[in-house]
Amino acid sequence: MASDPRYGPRLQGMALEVQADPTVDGQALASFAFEDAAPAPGLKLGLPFLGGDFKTECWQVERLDNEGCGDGVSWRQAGDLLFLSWQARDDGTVNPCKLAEEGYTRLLNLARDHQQPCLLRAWNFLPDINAGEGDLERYRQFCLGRAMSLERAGINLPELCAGTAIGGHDPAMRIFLLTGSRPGINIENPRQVSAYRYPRIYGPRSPSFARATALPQPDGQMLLMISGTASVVGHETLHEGDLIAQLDEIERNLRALLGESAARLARPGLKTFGPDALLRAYVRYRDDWPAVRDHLARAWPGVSVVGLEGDICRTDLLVEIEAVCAG
Ligand code: 3EB
Repeated sequence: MASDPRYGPRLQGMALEVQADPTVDGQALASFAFEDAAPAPGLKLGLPFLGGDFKTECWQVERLDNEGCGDGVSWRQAGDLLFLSWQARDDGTVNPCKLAEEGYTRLLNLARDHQQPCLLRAWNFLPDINAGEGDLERYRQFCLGRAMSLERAGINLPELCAGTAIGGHDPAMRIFLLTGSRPGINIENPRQVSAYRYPRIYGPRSPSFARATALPQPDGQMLLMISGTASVVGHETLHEGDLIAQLDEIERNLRALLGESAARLARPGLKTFGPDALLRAYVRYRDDWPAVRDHLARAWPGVSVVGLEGDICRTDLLVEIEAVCAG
């Protein structure tokens, strides 16, 4: 009986595989549908689709155990993993500090109630991210509310996870969160100051994310979830207004992070993106997408990329790349 998976311990590690446009079996812990017009079921980011190699990104598990919704949060649970999504109307006039605090508090409460409080990956989307001056910029206010909620939940800086925060024009704030019963392994980028240690000049509270989070898989592999990565070195933006130079810098940042991950996790396979890696490019100006796509195709031939139109959280950044890969 012990070998029958139905009677196995519920908290045994659950394999998580991220696939583009899946054709094989498996159940979706989360499925992101990028193409706005398509009636495909799945999570919408509220960002215009620019093109690329896939239209849905499916975070697959062998079996789902449970799902539900309530209090503005929808969730799915599989073994020791929990995926949660929250959204609220935000027409750009709502205070993003209050809204982020409310959203994160609901998500973190639910994760704690499910005994899966460890943060593994977060995505944040909100309209007009760069509107507002100085500390009142909507992104900075979002960071403030997020940080306050995380702090109140007792989450310490080393327990933050990989993240993405992007602006759009759809009138909703959306937060997606992957959590688990056991912590992931966070990796910082040797070329960059940890975002949670950015100096005060970038806002009242630093952005709450790790550069990457690795999740050990039951088969011994590592799933590596890489945060939105931009042309930031140290804590400063480099190459303002120069798309190609920003892409070169992002490529260096990603290579450094992959190298660091491979070394820290003793997984040489993580040194570069393999054929199964999935990249998302968030591009501020849609006309820049072909150049972004071509740059990534040269840097990592054969790797799948999807392009989305979105505003990066610093006004001087033109593009940001996130990734998920295994090794
Ligand atoms: C940067 O390196 C770029 O606030 O959650 C990237 C990923 C960025 C996540 C976030 C912000 C966030 O600072 C911005």
